[in-house]
Amino acid sequence: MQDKIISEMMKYRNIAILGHVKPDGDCLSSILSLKLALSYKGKRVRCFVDSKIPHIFQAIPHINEVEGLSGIRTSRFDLFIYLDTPVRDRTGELDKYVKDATIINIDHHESNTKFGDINWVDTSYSSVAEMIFELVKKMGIRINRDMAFLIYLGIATDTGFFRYSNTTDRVFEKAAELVRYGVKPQEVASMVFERNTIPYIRLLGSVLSNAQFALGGRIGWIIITQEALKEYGLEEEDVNHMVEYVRSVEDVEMAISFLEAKRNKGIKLSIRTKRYIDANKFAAHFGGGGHPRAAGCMIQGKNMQEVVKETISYAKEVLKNS
Ligand SMILES: [Mn+2]
Repeated sequence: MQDKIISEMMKYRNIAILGHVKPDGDCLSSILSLKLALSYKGKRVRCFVDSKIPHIFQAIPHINEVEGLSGIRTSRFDLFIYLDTPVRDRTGELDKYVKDATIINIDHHESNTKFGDINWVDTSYSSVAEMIFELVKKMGIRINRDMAFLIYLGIATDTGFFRYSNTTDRVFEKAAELVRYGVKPQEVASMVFERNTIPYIRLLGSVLSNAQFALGGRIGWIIITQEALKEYGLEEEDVNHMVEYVRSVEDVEMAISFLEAKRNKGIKLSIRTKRYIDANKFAAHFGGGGHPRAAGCMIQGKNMQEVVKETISYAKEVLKNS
């Protein structure tokens, strides 16, 4: 599969790489490291994300090369590569400008719909960054320090810094290899965990102090409204990880955050589970998807109160039956 993808990529000159809305470390890391690799091969390659770049990632190498919606509107490409994107419209509005071109789809999400002309979808990978690492090495590219930093960042963030169930021996082997290329793990960790803004931790305090729990604490949830974001001067993109704190509570099996999203006027659910509930399946019930321990979905046409009531009662049912 990797050879097929490489030979396909080599056929075209103008290449666009697309990531998903609300980009995480894996998304940004994969699009930028693949962009670097293809440009070393002489390709004209640009990368796009239809979202603001979260504050914590604004210091990563080459981040200013990520373009928004305006760049894709006026350009022509012969090849589009979707990364870390289970369904086409997870790229937001970008998808509307993808036409008359070949599509390569590289992803590790269980819920991927294999929408590409070529699909490399493999859920055994911790991250797309890990897949890109293999690809780039097969392309015969010398891994420089920036590229190693980016790939390490993607692997680290998608494995919760080597804590989640997708942390395999293969992940540690790749991480060790990247450290040999010059990555300093402390630097990457510091960038992710020690760049919070004061408004962020204040909002976090307020959101967590209002967290709710049910079923003897097996389920916990938090609510983030546009009003609260406005009060603290934050954007949706800045509040990615709050749900992790809810999962950190001892008896919690399932943690959900409900974010009032501007996009499509919906409520965005982030679902995290600990041991036995399949978050991907749970999200699929509401039209979303993801991974067994981390997934998400968007519910439209209902207000926050209705969405919370409906999903929590479904969550209780799922938990009671397992
Ligand atoms: Mn990923």
